[in-house]
Amino acid sequence: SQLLFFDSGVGGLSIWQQVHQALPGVEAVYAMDDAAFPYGELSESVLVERVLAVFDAVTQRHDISLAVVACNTASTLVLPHLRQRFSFPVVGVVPAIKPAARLTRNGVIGLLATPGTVNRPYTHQLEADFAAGKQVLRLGSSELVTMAEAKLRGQELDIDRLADILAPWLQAPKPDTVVLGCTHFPLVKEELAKVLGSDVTLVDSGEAIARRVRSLLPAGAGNKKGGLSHLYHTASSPKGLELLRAWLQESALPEYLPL
Ligand code: DGN
Repeated sequence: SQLLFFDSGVGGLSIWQQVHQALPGVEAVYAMDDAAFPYGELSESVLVERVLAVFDAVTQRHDISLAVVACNTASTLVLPHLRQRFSFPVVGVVPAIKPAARLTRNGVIGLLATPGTVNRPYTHQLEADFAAGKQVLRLGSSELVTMAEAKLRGQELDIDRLADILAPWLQAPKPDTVVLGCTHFPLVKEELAKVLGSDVTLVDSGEAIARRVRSLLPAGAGNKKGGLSHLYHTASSPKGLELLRAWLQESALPEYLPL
């Protein structure tokens, strides 16, 4: 049996990396719905349909014992649908509002995510539950997702453009703690720190997910050779696949899922 890691693009690899580091003996497949990328502006019904279709295709090919929806945009919407359809545990990745509320010193938290995630009732409920009394500044950017995606596929990231996107947070009230509420953003953490300043704490969900996966891991699933066996993509000719594989340092087999 294997684990499944899913995202619209390469963002979920930031989560896979943390899980892989914590649990090196886990074997997994990675699936990205890059034909429908970016997810941040898709209608809710289309998004649900796409995720279910990718899960159907992968579970027909692999015996999946646990899945991680390594995408905040999808997790804030599709978890109930997936849990109804599949009997294995499905772990979602959602913005780390709770730890950020503990870490902030000035009471101003920045939520950096996709437009879909920042507008989702699920996210607003997280804020109400865990950050009551704090100020949460929401910034939704699909462009930043595309920039992170391009970086991993071999393109240079434009720091000036990044500063334009983050401009609202470079003036008062400045968040001292920023939630990376999109799995693509840990991939550009250094660049974000450069623009926001080193005094700003960046919080992502990776460690919490690794702990959650460990606690749900089926017996024996952590004692294998470990690594990614397959890299599924839905785009017919994805850019930079070889670079991605080199970056991953895994021999994951690229496979096209025509959906
Ligand atoms: N990586 C996804 C997330 O965590 O929300 C979103 C990427 C996208 O498709 N916009």
